[in-house]
Amino acid sequence: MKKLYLASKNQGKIEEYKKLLLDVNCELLLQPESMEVEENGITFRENAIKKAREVSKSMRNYAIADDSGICIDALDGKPGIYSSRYAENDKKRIERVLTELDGKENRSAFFIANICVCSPNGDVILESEAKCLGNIIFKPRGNSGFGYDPIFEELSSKLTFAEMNNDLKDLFSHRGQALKKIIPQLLKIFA
Ligand code: ITT
Repeated sequence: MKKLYLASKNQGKIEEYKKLLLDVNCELLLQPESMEVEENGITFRENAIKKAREVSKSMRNYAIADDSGICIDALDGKPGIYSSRYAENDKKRIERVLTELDGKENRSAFFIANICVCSPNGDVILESEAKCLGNIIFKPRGNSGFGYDPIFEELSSKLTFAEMNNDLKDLFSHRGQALKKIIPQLLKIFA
């Protein structure tokens, strides 16, 4: 069975990928805890490529990474690529966003995920991007998920990601949708 390294240290993402990749016939492994990839790109795409490339080259195996984040219209797209660095933990990141949106009527936002898969020699072999539209609510709702999930209300269901079960989040989410687009190719590579 071919190995696929998940180039991520985010436990929330890791749990989602374990489920999303269940049908792919690979041995899913995590990047070594000691390995740091500097996210100094200026786009989600650049950072996704960098993470997948560095891990694939160093592990000499296939690697998958995503760079993702939440972009809020009233904050000119922030936190965007800085979503994970917006404050020191999830609670403080949520507090910062809610404070910055205080008094603003426009609460529209989207989550975006850029996925990249690299071959064992570091070549980009698959890329995918998807967005999920919604609004930032005034107070967190729900207990599932991670990151900004409790304050992001998905547009059509009116549920926050933190109120959705795993299957529902995968159906609507930026990550679930971006991965779905490349599942046929992944099934072939790892047949
Ligand atoms: P890795 O780079 O190790 O994968 P990271 O957390 O640094 O972990 P990113 O640079 O891609 O990953 O930052 C993504 C941030 O965007 C993440 O830390 C969350 O704050 C937020 N985020 C992305 N997807 C999310 C989701 O599905 N639900 C909630 N927040 C999400």
